[in-house]
Amino acid sequence: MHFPAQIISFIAALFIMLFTGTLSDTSPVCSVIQGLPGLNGRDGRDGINGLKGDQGPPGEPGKQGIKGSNGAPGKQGPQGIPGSSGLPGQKGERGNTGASGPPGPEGKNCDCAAKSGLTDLQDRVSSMEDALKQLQLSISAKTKALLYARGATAGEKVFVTSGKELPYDESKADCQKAGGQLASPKNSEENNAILSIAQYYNLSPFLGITDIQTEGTFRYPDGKPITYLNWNLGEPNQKGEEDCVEMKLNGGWNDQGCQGKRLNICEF
Ligand code: MAN
Ligand code: CA
Ligand code: CA
Repeated sequence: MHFPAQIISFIAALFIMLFTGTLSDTSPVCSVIQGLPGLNGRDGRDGINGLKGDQGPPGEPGKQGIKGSNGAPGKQGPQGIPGSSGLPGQKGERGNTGASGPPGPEGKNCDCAAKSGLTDLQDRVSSMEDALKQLQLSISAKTKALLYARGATAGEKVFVTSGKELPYDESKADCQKAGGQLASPKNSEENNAILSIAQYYNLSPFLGITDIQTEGTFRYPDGKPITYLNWNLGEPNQKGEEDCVEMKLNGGWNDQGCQGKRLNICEF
């Protein structure tokens, strides 16, 4: 409990007066006169430390650090699996006849040379059979990939379109650049294979067949006259300048000018 300093001084003065009054019997009883207030007391001592406060909330996350420098290059990867064996090379030309050698030793009873020659031949045939199997697998995979993309096969031929529409000259050059030639059907199976692509794209292609060289004589790209034809009724009608051949979406042919753009279909 705190009392104001004046009150404390007053109580102290009163106490002293009472105390001195008790010690002196001779002093007459007299009226009490209030003295002046004493001086202020000194400041009290500092209180003891308060209890530890609760833990504060977690601070805001710091900013992202700057990017570190690139790491050292990784170790070299393991060696790849060996590729499939290549095709057997072509048969070499027969060598020149050598000069006759010295006479050989006398022959034994058994036909040992013929036997080892046969074994050698069997080994070679067997390794060629293996190579052939490998080749068939590889061709089959590539053909499937072509057909899946935008192609069709007929016999040994594969027809593929680039999906582009080009004038005859550009379409022809495009196929040649790719190692093929413009689709040139030589039978109904090939004609149908080309038609299936045309129908899928809903676009007519130019064939590789033209009468550019001799008006009225339609030829394959190698210059030989055609041996199979599938003209639509009334065609070829040579209307104006019509030296190219387009396949209509019914599979029939029409002689047509070479300048328009048609679906590019090559054969390989
Ligand atoms: C157009 C052209 C000709 C074709 C006739 C058929 O005029 O495509 O090539 O012969 O149509 O009606
Ligand atoms: Ca013509
Ligand atoms: Ca025509």
